[in-house]
Amino acid sequence: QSRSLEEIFEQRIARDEKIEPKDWMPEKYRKTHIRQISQHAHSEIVGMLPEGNWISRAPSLRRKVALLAKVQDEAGHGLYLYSACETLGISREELYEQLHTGKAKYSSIFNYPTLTWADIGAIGWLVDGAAIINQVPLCSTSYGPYARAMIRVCKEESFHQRQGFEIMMTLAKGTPEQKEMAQDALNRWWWPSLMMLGPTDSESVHTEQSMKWKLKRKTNDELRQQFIDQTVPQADLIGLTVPDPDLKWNEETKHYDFGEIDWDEFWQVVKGHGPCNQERLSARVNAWNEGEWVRDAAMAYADKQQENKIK
Ligand code: FAQ
Repeated sequence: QSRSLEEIFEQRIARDEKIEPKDWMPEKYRKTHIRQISQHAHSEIVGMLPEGNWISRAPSLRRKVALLAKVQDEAGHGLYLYSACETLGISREELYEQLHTGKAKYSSIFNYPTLTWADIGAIGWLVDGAAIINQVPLCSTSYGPYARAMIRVCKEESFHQRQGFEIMMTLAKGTPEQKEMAQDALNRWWWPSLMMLGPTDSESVHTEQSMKWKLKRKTNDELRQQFIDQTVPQADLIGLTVPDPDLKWNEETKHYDFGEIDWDEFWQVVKGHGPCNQERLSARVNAWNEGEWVRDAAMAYADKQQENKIK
C-alpha cells in the first residue's frame, strides 16, 4: 500500500505537479521541507535585526522610508513562510521554540554586524541579490504553498536589491570618504554573501535528495556562480573593487573564476560562533519573552469574544 503511494508521489513529482498540504507525501519530504522552510522563515525574521539597527540613523527621510518598508517586507516574508511551514503539521510555537533553543538554523549572513550606513547598501545589493538568485528557482519548487509564497517574496526582494544598489551607487559617486565607506562595506560583505548560498555541492548533505524532490531546482555551487557572474559587472559599473585577487573572467567557460572561500569561517558562524550570533538570538528570545503579555491579552480578548457569542 505505502509503496504504491510512494510511486504515485514520485510520478507526480516527475510530472512537475505541485504537492499540496493534504496530499500524501513521504515523511522525509515533509521533514526536510519543515527544515528548509522554517530556516528560511527564521532568516527573514533575524534578518530584520542588522538593518533595524540603522532605521533611526538613516541619512534622509527618503532613505528611512525605504528602509522601513524593506524591513517590514521581511517581517511579512517571515510570517508568510511560517504559515507555509505550518501546513506541514508543525505549530508556530514549536517553530519559535526551535529557533530560540538554537535547534533550528537561520542564515549565517545575519550574524555579521552593520557598522556603517554603507552596510545597508551592501546588504540590499549583495544579500538580497543572493537571496533572489536562490529564491527565483524556488518559485517552481514542488511544494505548492512554498512555491506560491516565493512568487510574492521575489517581487519584493527585487525592490530591496535595487534600493541597496542605489545606496552603493550614490556613495560610490560621492566624496572620497563616502566611496571608501562603500568599498569597505563591499570588502566585508562579499565573502559572507558567497557563503550564504551554502556549502559546496560536494559538502552539501541535502542537495542530492532535495534536487530529486524538486525542492531545490539548482545546486548551491550553480547559484553561487550565477551570483558572482551577475554581481561583478555591477561592481565594475559603480567603480568598486570585488575583494578577490583571483577573480577573473574565463573566456572558455564564460563564467568568472574566483578565489577560495574560507569554509572554516562559514562553519564557525553556522555553529554559533560568528561575530553577532549571541546578540541576534538573545534579541529574538527577549522579544518573545517581552511579548508574552500581548499574546496573553490577545488570547483573553478572543476568549471573551467567544463567550459573548455563545451567550
Ligand atoms: N547559513 O546540505 P546543505 C534572505 C546548513 S533569506 C546557515 O547545502 P540545504 C532575505 C544547512 O541548513 C536567506 N546554515 O543544506 C533577506 C544544513 O544544516 P541542517 C535564507 C546553512 O538546505 C535579505 C547544512 O548547512 N534563505 O536573505 C547555510 O540543501 C536581506 C548543510 O547544507 C533561505 O533560507 C547558511 N547560509 O541548502 C532578509 C532560502 N547554508 O539544516 C533580510 C531557502 C547551509 O542539516 C535582509 N533555503 N546551511 O542542520 C535554501 O535554499 C537552502 O536551505 C540553502 C542550504 C541553500 C540555504
